[in-house]
Amino acid sequence: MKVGIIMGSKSDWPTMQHAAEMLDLFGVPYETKVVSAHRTPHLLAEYAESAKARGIKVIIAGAGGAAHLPGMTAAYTSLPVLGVPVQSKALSGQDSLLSIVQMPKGIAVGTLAIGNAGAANSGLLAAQIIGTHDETVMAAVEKFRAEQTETILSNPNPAE
Ligand code: RP5
Repeated sequence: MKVGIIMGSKSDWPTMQHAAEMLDLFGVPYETKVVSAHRTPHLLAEYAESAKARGIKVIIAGAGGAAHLPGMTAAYTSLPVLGVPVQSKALSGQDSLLSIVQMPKGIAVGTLAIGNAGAANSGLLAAQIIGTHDETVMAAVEKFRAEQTETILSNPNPAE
């Protein structure tokens, strides 16, 4: 497995599955697991501390509300951690975003957009990171982007 996709709750899966779908598109192997900063703190430490030795290169961590999972994961590993703010019901994910993005200097989390777009882009960004050392993955990312561009250029009329 090259990428670890973790999330605070099973209820995050409808969002986080977009990260998995993106990695599927680029042929990047990944694992998925529910790991909660608050409900399973010891599992979080164990997961993050063992990830590098298990061959994981990037961790994607999605959480909603008081979303401490990405920051605490980053505290336990030197691997790059991408944080996805899951869209909460109470505050539409602004709570999740602010919990994830405002990391104190010295421990980094790369924060994506709230919700499905952020989850999909976390998979895309993870693939680009893996792609710096894997030409096949980078070629798949470049093909995806070229096709995306061509789709727009070949049908620019918004009314059609
Ligand atoms: C967070 O609390 C999870 O990441 C989830 O987004 C949120 C709500 O969790 P559930 O109450 O649905 O399990 O830890």
